[in-house]
Amino acid sequence: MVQSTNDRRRSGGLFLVLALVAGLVVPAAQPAVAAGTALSPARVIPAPVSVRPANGVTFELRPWSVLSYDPRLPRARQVADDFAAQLRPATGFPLPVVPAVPGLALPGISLQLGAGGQVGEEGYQLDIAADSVRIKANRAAGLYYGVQTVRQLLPAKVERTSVQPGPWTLPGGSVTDYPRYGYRSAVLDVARHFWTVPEVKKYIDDIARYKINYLHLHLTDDQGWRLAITGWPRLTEVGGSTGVGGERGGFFTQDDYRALVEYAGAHFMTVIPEIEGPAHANAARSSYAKLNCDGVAPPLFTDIYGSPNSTLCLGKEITYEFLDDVIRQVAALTPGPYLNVGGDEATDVPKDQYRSYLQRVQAIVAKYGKKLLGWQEVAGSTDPARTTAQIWFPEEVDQQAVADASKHGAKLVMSPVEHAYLDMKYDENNPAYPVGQFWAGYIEVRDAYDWEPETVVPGIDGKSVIGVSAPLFTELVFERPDIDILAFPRLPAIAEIGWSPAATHDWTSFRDRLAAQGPHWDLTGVGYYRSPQIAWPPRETR
Ligand code: IFG
Repeated sequence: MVQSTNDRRRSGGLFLVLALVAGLVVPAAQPAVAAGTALSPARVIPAPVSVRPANGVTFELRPWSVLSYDPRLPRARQVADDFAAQLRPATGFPLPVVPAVPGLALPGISLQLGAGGQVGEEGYQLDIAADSVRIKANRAAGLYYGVQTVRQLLPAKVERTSVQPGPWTLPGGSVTDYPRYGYRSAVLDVARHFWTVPEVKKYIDDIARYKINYLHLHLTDDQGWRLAITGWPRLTEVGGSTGVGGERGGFFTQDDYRALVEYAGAHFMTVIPEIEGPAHANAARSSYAKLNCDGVAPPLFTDIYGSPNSTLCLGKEITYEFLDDVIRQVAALTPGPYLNVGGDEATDVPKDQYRSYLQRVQAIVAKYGKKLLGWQEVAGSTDPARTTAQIWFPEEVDQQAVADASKHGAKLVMSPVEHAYLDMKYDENNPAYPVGQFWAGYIEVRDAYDWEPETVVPGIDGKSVIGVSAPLFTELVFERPDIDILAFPRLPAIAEIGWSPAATHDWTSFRDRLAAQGPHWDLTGVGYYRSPQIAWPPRETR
């Protein structure tokens, strides 16, 4: 039975009174706990900026605990409501959510406004004392990220959906934390194989725990067009009807896309749509004969690589009318600042034609109020100050173009294929297992962890790097469990590169912290790969 808002407020008020009474009678002293549970970064990914354990101090969540929030902070209540909803099933505690009352210390967890300039808009200050847990932030995003840290410090059984015995303890101490980079993205390719709204939402749930703040949806490619565009129905009727191997066709209606944007937003994640061009456009060309130079629609492409009909007809005006219609609608559906135009692997387009294509597309993107994001090939754009290039293949990058662009204001996102491409197999031991590629080599967990964004491309201005990304292309990803095998545990490695200070980078620490994530994944249905590089604790069964 779901409580109505008024019921919840009434019960919240009642529990507030009970909590106050109980708070007065509960012995202040806490039972001594083993020092092993002292607050340490040994359980948190991404590694926080600084952790100061208070040995011997332990907070315990109790039946009378309350979640309070500062009503002056927009969305603070949403963060508190979501956190309480996550804690109630396993603890069995009511955990009412109430607005903070100035000067009144409530027993439990409080989400507060004001953490000082150092932590910025996404950071937080976490203080765990014997009688209270305080998360302070300047924006709700910081509260949300502080909550993700607290979730990892709680016993993994907190993920269970039935009431478990306590105690629900948190190790005492304080954490000051904020991101190294403001751009921390996961790319999900829904074009090669289509993933439904619920399947994408589960990925959002799982990656949000690691403070990923951008979800880059690879919506179109040779094998599939996955977003309905008004006025161009065949893009999805035809272009969305199949996928690699002729399987998993499908597409998002514009309402589906809005639902994903909203769901990502509730996890403080901004969606970045990618509309690929000038290459990787076979699905669009198969959908409309008029988009082809010869006026003939080629067959749909269901193989993995090498479509002979991949590139748009750059010499026809209708191509740009098409792109204008598409980008206008996608921009209107996307609250975030970026629109990704792809730009990669246009190997059969002469340089001068590529530049003029990019110039026209960038003008369209700007017209609809978005900043252009594209793969590394867009670094040669004519408007570097409004260009963000995602470096994906350092061995083939035009270093001069990237260096020049970054000196003229272009921003760079790093996702080097040899470290960050989650579609690569972990190792050569299971080439027979069909999931995953190995054209760029093999990426075990340590390979995903041991790299530094500012040295991926020699000669660039490190200050032009705004963040990192973990791409998951899905030519060889067939069923939803395959996404988890490839993304976990390597995505948390990329997430740490994007969030944590370079000074905290330490494989032995990361390896141990990663092991502590295993039980949380067991209990939340994340089918991760138990890499032999990690000393995983015994599996938990749901
Ligand atoms: N490169 C292609 C992707 C995908 C990938 C598979 C980029 C920017 C190989 N382009 O990565 O579309 O096919 O590993």
